[in-house]
Amino acid sequence: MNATAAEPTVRTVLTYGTFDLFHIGHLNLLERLRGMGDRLIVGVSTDEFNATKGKRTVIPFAERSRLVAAIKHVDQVIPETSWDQKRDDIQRYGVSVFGIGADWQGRFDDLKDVCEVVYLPRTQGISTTELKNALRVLDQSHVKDLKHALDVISTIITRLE
Ligand code: C2G
Repeated sequence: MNATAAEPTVRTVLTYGTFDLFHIGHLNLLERLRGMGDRLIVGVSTDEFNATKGKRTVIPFAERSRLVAAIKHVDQVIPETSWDQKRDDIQRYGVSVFGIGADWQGRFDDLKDVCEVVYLPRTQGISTTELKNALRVLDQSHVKDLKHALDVISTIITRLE
């Protein structure tokens, strides 16, 4: 009987994240992780799980998941519902590499007994928080507050002259 040719091992990469207001930092990370294997699985944090992270997202889970799934570097999206699912996911999907941004440096080293663990440098100058702040400045009501504050300051300056 011919021995079946050994299946070439598919090298699966896994990561997790919120991916709110999807931006170039997210894309850079997913692109680089995909380059480390043959397929990339992304766990997108649910809104409920984000609440446990103390994160309130602008974009709801269903839309964040669809956006991530539409990225050509992403082969599969799964929900991230808890901190503790990583080990099970690694076993279930035959993951070779767990990767995440360096803001998590060392945080998932406990997974090194079941797969490689890599931490990639973050993209500088971009973050969901910075995007939210930029959007807030553009918010008209915020502009009104700024104008009022400027009026108060100019009144004070006038009085001091
Ligand atoms: N990231 C990056 N560069 C940025 C911003 C984010 O490389 N400028 C990376 C983060 O390091 C992370 C991924 O993009 O690996 C997603 O970032 P977030 O959506 O902020 O995800 P986070 O809240 O860190 O969730 O269990 C792990 C957590 O779910 C990770």
